[in-house]
Amino acid sequence: MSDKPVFVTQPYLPPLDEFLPYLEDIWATKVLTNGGAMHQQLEQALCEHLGVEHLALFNNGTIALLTALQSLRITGEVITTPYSFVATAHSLLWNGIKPVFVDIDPVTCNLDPDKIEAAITPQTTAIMPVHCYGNPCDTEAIQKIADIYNLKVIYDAAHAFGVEDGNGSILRHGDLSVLSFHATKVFNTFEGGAIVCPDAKTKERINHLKNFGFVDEVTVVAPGINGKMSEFNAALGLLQLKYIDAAISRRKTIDAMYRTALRDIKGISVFERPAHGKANYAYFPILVEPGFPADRDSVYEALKAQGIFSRRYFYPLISTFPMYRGMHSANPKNLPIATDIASKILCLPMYPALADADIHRVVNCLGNL
Ligand code: T4K
Repeated sequence: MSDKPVFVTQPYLPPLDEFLPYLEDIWATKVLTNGGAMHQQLEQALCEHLGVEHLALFNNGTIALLTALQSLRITGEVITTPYSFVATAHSLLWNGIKPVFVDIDPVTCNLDPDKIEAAITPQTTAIMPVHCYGNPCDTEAIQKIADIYNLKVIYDAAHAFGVEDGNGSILRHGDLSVLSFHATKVFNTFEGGAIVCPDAKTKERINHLKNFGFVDEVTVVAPGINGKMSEFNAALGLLQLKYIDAAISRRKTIDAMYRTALRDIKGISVFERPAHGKANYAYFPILVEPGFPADRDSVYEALKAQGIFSRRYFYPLISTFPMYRGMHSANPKNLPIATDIASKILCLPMYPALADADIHRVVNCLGNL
């Protein structure tokens, strides 16, 4: 009999009975959305947990990205990475902004700061890097370039919940950072997201933008959108927050187990974690190198045949999709590192409920190919 399937990720869900009191509160007040009590509480609780000053909740990370760009009035061209989930570049196109793809660093899989300057033109207004897999970008080098060329920096921090560098939250860098609380993320509210911003004035503008541009009943100051998080999702967030440390701790154990077990498999390489700061162990990416007996896609299929549903995050590169591939910066010759990594990458199952036996199963399957 085959083992039960395991997926690349599975949402962490707190005990159901603990959610009922939150629902009773919502039922009693009949406030379901539009900045209710749970929404306010979650914003406060997340600021404290993440060590940031201002945070605006959203109904998902993509709408948060769109709104972040609107709030800074970004136009023209924005330098970004091809090695991410499509939402990163889509948020630019939806705002009528041209993404300009720049290659990544092979160690972090993040935008390579050394290649940014060559892509800057008079139309460039911002840089949108991604803390890929929760690995911190080289924020110092990126900020230096942004300061010289007077560019905004909007971090797509969808993977970076709770990540810290040597000096505190990774979310304090740049002009804005955008989180995703999607079901597949380290911290989830089923669907959800947030913008982390440095000051109250910016948060006020973001709050207007996520509520159609309303300032009061009769005043609309911007062509806003509906980006509000509902009370149901906010309640889930409040409950999840009680379990987040335990969930990340289990991820850390799984990460260590994989590293030990994969050490002796020739042709499989893993990414080193930064020496300082705090990781969230959001993903467990490996590279299937040419020295391995099978190529990446064969490994993916072999695992699938055993009920192990790994994922090729991030293959294909965003720059290869039809709406991007005609762009000059999308030429694979411009993106050799991203193209190479995308051909070798595989994300193994990683989530708190993954059993030790499942980890052994994944590793044994790789070891027997
Ligand atoms: N920027 C970056 C860098 C991102 O990675 C993302 C999202 C965004 C922006 C946009 O944020 P949001 O607007 O989504 O808040 C998933 C997620 O849908 C997506 O949120 C995420 N990145 C991306 C990396 O992964 P898919 O298409 O791979 O998801 P799916 O449905 O195939 O799920 C993967 C596995 O997770 C499934 O095989 C089983 C498991 N799963 C999934 C869901 C949805 C569950 O067990 N339960 C579930 O409810 O995109």
